[in-house]
Amino acid sequence: MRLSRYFMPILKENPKEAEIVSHRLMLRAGMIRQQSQGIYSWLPLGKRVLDKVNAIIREEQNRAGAIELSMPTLQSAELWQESGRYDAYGKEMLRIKDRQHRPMLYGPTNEEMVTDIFRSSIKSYKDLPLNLYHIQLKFRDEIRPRFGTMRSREFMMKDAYSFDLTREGAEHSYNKMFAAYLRTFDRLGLRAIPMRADTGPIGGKLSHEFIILADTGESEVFCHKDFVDFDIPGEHTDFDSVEGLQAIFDKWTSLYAATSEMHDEAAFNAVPEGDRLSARGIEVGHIFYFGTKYSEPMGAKVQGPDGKEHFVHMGSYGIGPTRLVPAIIEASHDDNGIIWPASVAPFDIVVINMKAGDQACDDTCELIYAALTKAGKDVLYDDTDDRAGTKFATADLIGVPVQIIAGPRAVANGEVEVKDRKTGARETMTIEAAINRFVA
Ligand code: P5A
Repeated sequence: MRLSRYFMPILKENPKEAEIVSHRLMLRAGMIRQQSQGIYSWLPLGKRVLDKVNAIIREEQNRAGAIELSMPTLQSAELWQESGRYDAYGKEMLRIKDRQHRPMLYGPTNEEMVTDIFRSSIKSYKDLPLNLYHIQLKFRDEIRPRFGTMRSREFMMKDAYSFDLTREGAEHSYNKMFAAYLRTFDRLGLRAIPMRADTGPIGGKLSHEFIILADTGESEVFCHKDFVDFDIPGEHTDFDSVEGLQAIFDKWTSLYAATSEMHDEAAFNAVPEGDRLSARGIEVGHIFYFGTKYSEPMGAKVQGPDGKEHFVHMGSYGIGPTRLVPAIIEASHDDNGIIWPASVAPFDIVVINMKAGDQACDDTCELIYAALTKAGKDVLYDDTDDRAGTKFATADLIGVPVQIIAGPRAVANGEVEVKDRKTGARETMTIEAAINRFVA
């Protein structure tokens, strides 16, 4: 992508409305724009990061056996009347009427709709277990939307829903998502700790929130400090192994970890003082097992091996991609801007032409840009006629992991400079060496 033809509206000044660093940097880097309170457009640079986050979420959901579909944002009120949540959900639900005056709503979550899809076609235990997910916009009319897309009214959610014949089966489905979440957050460069959590309007008894420790987090959390170094399940994890997944779950729940709603002071005090971690955190995922809470009132049942009908045991599993992007920034930035983990960086490499219009600089940059693009890299080429200082500041702000800098003096020697955004380390090398480093 040539920066001269891209749309990346960088802000020079710090936006006054931004209270936390991720919100400030997302606005400054031209990633998002507020359209009305708690409702955002994702501009091209932000959209690239969001897409990469979603691709990782999707890969790990698929690996764990979940199947993707797409459900609408607008839902009929009737479904929610069946489950009893239409009245219970309160003011957070945005209610609307269509031209026939039928009550509709902008979905805050999809338990009812997916249960309706399930009951319309699945009749036998032989079709279980089943886990269906989508990545879709949601709307919750939050009292206090804030911190940009960290807590917005319209936001994206990956929501998965599992269906099993028995409680034991449902627990295995829960453990699959538990392990998939550990892998997902790790691949996003984050350390998320599963904590016992309150179930709120979703319901059920078994529930974990996945929390990233951060001073700007909205939740108050308490846990054993050893969680920070626990091993993440590997990519060859066998998601069909009941014992294997139970062992992962048991290990990751063997020490104290709870959000403030579930906090048990006495149990926490039993943890040796030096091992206690009391901190603030960002909730990036939340998983629930709620048994037959929706299947019973909505009549979602299957014939079991005993020939009788059974209400299915369900769970639901949410991740917030539009919250994850600022969470990653909270965890990874410096005074100059964002430092993206390579897995979600909007571009892999930025090529900086320090003197656009200079034939040798132009030729060198074109050569590098073409070679790296051909090799399948996402490359941003800063071919604008801004001053070199402005280009360096922009590259640091948008946090691309590698900068290849071509200035007249180095280029005259057939060389360029390669800078690592995270460490700041710079290396001068030949043009070929710079290309080969990233093509190999
Ligand atoms: C689980 C999937 C649910 O809604 N039903 C379907 C269950 N859970 S949840 O905890 O309420 O939300 C899941 C995740 O969505 C993100 N999230 C938000 N992100 C941005 N702004 C918001 N206002 C917002 N509300 C929820 C969080 O990451 C949460 O863990």
